[in-house]
Amino acid sequence: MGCNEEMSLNDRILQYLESVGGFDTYDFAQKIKEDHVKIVGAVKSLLAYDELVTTENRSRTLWALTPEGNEFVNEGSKEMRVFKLVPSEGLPIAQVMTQGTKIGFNKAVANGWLRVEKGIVKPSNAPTEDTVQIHLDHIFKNCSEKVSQADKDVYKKRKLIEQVIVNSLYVDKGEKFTVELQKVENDLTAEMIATGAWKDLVFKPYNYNSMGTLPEGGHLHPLLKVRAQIRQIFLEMGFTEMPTNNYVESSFWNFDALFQPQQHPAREAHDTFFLSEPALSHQFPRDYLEQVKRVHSRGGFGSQGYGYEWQEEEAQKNLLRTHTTAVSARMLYKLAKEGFRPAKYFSIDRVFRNEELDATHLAEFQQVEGVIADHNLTLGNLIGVLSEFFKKMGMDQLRFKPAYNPYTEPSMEIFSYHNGLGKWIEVGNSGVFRPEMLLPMGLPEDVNVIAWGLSLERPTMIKYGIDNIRDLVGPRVDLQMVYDNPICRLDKNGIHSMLDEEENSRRWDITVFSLLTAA
Ligand code: FB9
Repeated sequence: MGCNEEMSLNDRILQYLESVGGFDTYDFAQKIKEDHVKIVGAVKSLLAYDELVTTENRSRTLWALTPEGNEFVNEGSKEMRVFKLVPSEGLPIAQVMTQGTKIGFNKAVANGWLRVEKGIVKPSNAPTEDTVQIHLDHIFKNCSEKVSQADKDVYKKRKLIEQVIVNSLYVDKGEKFTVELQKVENDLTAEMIATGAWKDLVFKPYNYNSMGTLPEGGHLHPLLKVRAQIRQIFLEMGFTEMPTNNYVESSFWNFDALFQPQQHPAREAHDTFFLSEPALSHQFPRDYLEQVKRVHSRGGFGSQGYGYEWQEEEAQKNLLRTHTTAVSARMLYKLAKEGFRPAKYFSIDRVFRNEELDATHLAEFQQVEGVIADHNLTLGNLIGVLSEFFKKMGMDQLRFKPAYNPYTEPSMEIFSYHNGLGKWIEVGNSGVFRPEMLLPMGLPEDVNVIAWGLSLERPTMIKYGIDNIRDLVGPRVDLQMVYDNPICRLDKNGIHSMLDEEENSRRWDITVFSLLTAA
C-alpha cells in the first residue's frame, strides 16, 4: 500500500471515528468494501501516534462460501444449471445425467423440477428462482441472517459454506484524538537532536519484532571453494599437508635436488623468475649438497649422471618456485634425515612461471601435488591412487599417456573424459621420482616415491564455466560472480549432495571457513 493511499485510508478511518465513535475494523471494511487486512494495517499505523486511537481485539465466527459455494453464486446452483439444459420436449436421460451433472440432476429431480418418463427427462414444476444461489449470495454479502439455520445446515452439509473465525479490532478515540494527522517521522536525525525539534515530532515506534537486514557476509572465491574441496579429498585419503609458505626458493631445492640439470631450459630466465635481491642462498646441508653435485656430474647410485661440471653458484640462485615439488623435495629430505617411515603428503599453493600469458595462463598458478613415499611402490600403486583421487573429483574415466619429467621416471600425463565438454581433457601429470633424486637424500634403496600434480585454476574454470583466467583472478574479476557462484561439488555424490542447495551452501561455507581457519 502506498503512503498516500495509507494517508487517505487513515483520514477515512479518523473521519469515520469522529462521526460514529468506536467501530469494528471488519464491519468498516465491509462498509467501504475494502480489504480488512488493509484496514487493520492502517489502524496499527495510527497506534504510532501517542494516544490518538485505542484498539481492542475482537473475534467472531462467520459463515463464508467455499470455492464451490462461490461457483454457485457466480454460475447458479448445479440443479438450476441442469434444469436449464432440458427443453420443453425433453431429452434422453443419457444426455442430461453425465458424470459432471449427476449431482445437479438428482437435486433437480428431488426438487420436482424434472421428471423421467420412459428414459426421457422432461421439465416439471419449473422453479421461479434459484433459491440456493440467492441464499449463498446473502451469505457472501454477510447477510447470513436472511438465510434460515435449516438452510445453512443443508449448505454446510453440501460443503457450499463453512464457518470461519474473523479476528478484528474495535477502534475507539484516544485521549489525544484528532482528525488532523501529524507526519510520522521514521528517523531521528542529528539535526533534530541538535535543534531540539524532536520534542514536537511524532516518531514511528520501534518494531522490535521486525527482522533486521541481513548483514552482507563474506563470500568465498571459487578457487578457495575448490581448494577446500580438494584439500578435503586429500585429508580423507590420509594425506598430510606440507608447509608451502615460501614462495622464494633456491635453485638447489627447486631444480638440483630434483636431478634437473643446470643447463635445462626450464632454468632459463624466460621460464623462471630469478630474484635480484636476495639473489643467492648459502645455507644448504653440505653432505647432501655434495651428493647432489656428485650425482649430477659423475653419477652414482647406479646412474651415470649428466657428466657436466655442476656449479654451486648456479644452485645458489634464488627464484620464485616454479613448482611445489621443491617443497616435496624438502619434505622427503627431512623424512630421510629423521629416519624413514612411509608418508603421504600433499600441497596446494602458488607457483610462478615466466611464461607467455594467454586466456588460460598467467605468470602464476596454484599447483596441487600429492606425494606418497613407501617401500616398493610401483606404477600400479600410482595408477590406483590417481584413480581414487580423481574419482573423488568426479572423474572416473582415466587414461594415462607416457610423458617426460626431469625428476620422474616413468612419467604419465593423466587424461579424463569430461562428459560436460564431451572430450578427453588433460587433468594432470605424474610419475615415480628418480633414484638420482631420492638416494642422494639418504632414503633407503627400496623406498619409492610416487607423485602427481594438477592445477587449481583449470578445474575451477571448468566447474564455473569461466573461459578467461582473468575473469577468475586479477583486477578484472566481477565480484558479483564471487557473491553468486554456487557451492562447488566436484564429485557426483558430494558429501553435501543430499542437502538442499541453500542448506548445502550454508554448510559448505562453514566447512570451507573451518578448513581455511584451520590451515
Ligand atoms: O590441472 C590440469 N588440468 C585439469 C585438472 C583438473 C580438471 O578438473 C575438471 C573438473 C574436471 C580439469 C583440468 N592440468 C595440469 C593439465 C592441463 O590443464 C595443463 O595444460 C596445464 N597444467 C599446468 C602446468 O602448466 C604450466 C596443469 C598444471 C600442472 C601440470 C603439471 C603438474 C602440476 C600442475 C605436475 C606435476 C608433477 C608431476 C610429477 C610429480 C610431481 C608433480
